[in-house]
Amino acid sequence: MTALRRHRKLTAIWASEPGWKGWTSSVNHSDLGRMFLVTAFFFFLVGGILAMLIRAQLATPHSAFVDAGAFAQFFTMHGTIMMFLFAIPTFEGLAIYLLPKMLGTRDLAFPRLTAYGYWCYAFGGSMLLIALVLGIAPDGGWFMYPPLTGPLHSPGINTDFWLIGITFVEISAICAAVELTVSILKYRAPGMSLDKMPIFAWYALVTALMILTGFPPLILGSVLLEVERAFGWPFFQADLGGDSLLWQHLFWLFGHPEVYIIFLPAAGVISTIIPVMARTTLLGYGWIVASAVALAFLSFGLWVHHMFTTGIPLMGLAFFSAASTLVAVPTGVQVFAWIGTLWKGRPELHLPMLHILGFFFTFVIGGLTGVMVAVVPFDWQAHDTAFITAHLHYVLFGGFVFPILAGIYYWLPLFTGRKRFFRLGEMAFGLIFVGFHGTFLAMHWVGLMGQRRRIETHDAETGWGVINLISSISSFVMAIGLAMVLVDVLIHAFVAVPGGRNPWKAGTLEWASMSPPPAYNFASLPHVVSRDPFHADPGLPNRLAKGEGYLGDPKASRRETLTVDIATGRPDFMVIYPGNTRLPIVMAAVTGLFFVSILLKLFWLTPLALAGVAALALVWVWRLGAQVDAGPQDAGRGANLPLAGETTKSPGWWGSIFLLAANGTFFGSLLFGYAFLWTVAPGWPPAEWLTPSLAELGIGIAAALSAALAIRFAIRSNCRSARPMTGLVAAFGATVIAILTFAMLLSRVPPPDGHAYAATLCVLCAYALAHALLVSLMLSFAIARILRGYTSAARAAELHIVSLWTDYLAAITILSLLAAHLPGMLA
Ligand code: HEM
Ligand SMILES: [Cu+2]
Repeated sequence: MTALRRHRKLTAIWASEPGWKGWTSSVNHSDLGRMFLVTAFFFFLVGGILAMLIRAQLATPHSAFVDAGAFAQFFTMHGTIMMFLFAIPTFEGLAIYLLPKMLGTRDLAFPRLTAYGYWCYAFGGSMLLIALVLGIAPDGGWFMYPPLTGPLHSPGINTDFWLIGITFVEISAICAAVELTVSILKYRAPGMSLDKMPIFAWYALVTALMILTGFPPLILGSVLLEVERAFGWPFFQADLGGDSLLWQHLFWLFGHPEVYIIFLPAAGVISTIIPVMARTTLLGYGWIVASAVALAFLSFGLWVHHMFTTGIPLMGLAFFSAASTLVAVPTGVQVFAWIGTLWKGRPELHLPMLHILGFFFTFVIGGLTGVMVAVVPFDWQAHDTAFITAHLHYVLFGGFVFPILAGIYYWLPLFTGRKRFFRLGEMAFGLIFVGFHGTFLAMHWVGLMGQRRRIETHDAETGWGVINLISSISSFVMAIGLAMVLVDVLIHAFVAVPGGRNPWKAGTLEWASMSPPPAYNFASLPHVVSRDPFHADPGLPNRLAKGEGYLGDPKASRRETLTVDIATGRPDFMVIYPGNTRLPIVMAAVTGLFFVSILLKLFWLTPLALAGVAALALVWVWRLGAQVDAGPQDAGRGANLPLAGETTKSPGWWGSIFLLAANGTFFGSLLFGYAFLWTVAPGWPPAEWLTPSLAELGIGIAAALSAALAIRFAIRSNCRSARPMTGLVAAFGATVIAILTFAMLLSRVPPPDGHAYAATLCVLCAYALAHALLVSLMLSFAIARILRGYTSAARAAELHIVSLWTDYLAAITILSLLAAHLPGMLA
């Protein structure tokens, strides 16, 4: 087959539908990555405009530009949009677009999940935009502290938009995180062992894992606060046994790691660009990986430093203060590795490098002020002043926006296949840099002089007037610079002259596909032997186009790729992807209906929407798999690989593992909340405990354990080509008993609107009940699949996935039943 025929054939197999139809039905990672990025930058624009409105209001004393209510909506929405709708989605978009290309494969692990995640983000973000346009946007600050945001002090719908919209958007973050984790671990070019992965993939992996463990506490907090607002269950109300500090813990359990979730991908961009710009290799690859991992671990222990002023015991203060300054160590390791790389190379000052210099300068100052506020007495002074706002922007803008701008200019030639010829980008950089420092240096200064954050006006007598004016004027200079970047990128995308492949002479694989890359990325997949495959073999692109790699011989009209063993990079399975479909957008819309029903208190709609999601999910998974054993497939270069459905640890199994990790963190946070209220909240013990029932405890635990055992038995008989039906039916029966147990328990809990104890207990039981229902659905699915001939001794991947969920159900059943019964027994 000639290269051109191969290209035509692959395009026919992989291309999205043309025009608008393609937008809604594409499951291709390049399309979705671009859609993520464009949407995220649209939100950056909105957030930026809000920032301009804020600075316009603060420019002069006693300004009457906006009133206090509008101002509160502006700063809340600015912070919310920047953190949730701009920064995280930008990372997701960049990673979704780039990773398969860098890793040398054709798509991400779960293409339809990528699309579902995108639409959840788009719909959830739109809910917040609508609120903003209607003037009913959230106004409680981006960290939404109750009791301010509770039903008593924020009765309107504003706060609900935040809680519901953000939870919707977080679903998208969890989807992307599962997707990226499995893709990085399993979907790489053959030969790419873990130590040959491009450094960006390491950062993306650590970030994705942090999202999986960092976002669930916030989702839990949002759910609890929304339930409190909708039904009056008092989780955060002190007079009824709740505690508003619980929100602060849950929020910062998410919020502190969030800073690193934003910073690490940016650091990944920097680590990728610096060696290329310095014409050398990255110094200390292993050290960098280790310090990224260390940062991730450390950051989870640090959330308390956002709560130094809430009356934490002194020992705690000392511990978290010391730990907070410790973070400077792994960050320092990375900064020194970058400087060392520049040192040993011959750096060239292209535009991406300018933004990296902007990053260095800004981020180091942000880090220093960070060490300052980690010192408890200083924090007591600076808390909630403009100093903190300034520090936070040095870290976020310095540590995220500058690196991302560098990344955009670095990868633009790949995205568009064109080359820049204006000097617009350099001018824009100058304006942004000067404007940024003018804005926020001034804010440090007024902050130290005592100006609080989140005030809509100030007096002339304070002497803050001139400084605020400097800050506001500078912020407009920065805005002009950012607008110029936008113009530059648009010119680049539409009218600049075409350029050649790999203008920076980089060594990573994304540059070995065409620019812009075709839907299938690589005509055949490379065998990787070094960390810079393109440098090792400059003829690589041609050889791949000629089909000399793996899968170079597109046979049936199916989208195929392969997966590798996690550590060694040996090819292990062949994967066949689903084609274009509107299922993801429809499912996201129905998911949205569920959220809207809660937002507008249309509770009759809620169960309908849930049933809709479940039905669509069944269609979604039903379409996978085959009814015959296919046996090993020829993957080219002498590799014969089984299909992923004919293995025990399929991609879906790995996906479940990481989804369950997120789910487990959610459950863990719930247990934490239960224990936290029990031990520290005012108004305990409650008047009424749940009456303990040993029978219920025993039956529930026995049922969940039997379900887990029965499915193991089913798998065992399936392996021996015997009928797995008996085991599955037994597992289903046991799960039904678990469902009944939890329903029983829920009916015996004291009224949940009376005391936080009963309220938390109800949530715990509802959580377990929902999982028991889910597992019973999965088991019925498995039974139906067997009846329809979708499983065989070889095609048992689905049984292993269901088994994972059944095990999880057993674990949470035991824990939640014990948690429900213990207090009553001890009392
Ligand atoms: C584009 C340039 C930006 C400007 C001029 C700007 C300006 C401001 C100002 C003046 C405030 C303080 C509002 C007040 O306390 O009254 C603020 C708050 C905030 N900004 Fe920005 N900002 C910018 C970019 C960003 C970015 C890129 C992020 C995050 C990725 C961000 C995140 C936040 C957050 C989280 C808050 C706190 C909101 C709250 O207190 O509820 N900002 N910004
Ligand atoms: Cu922090």
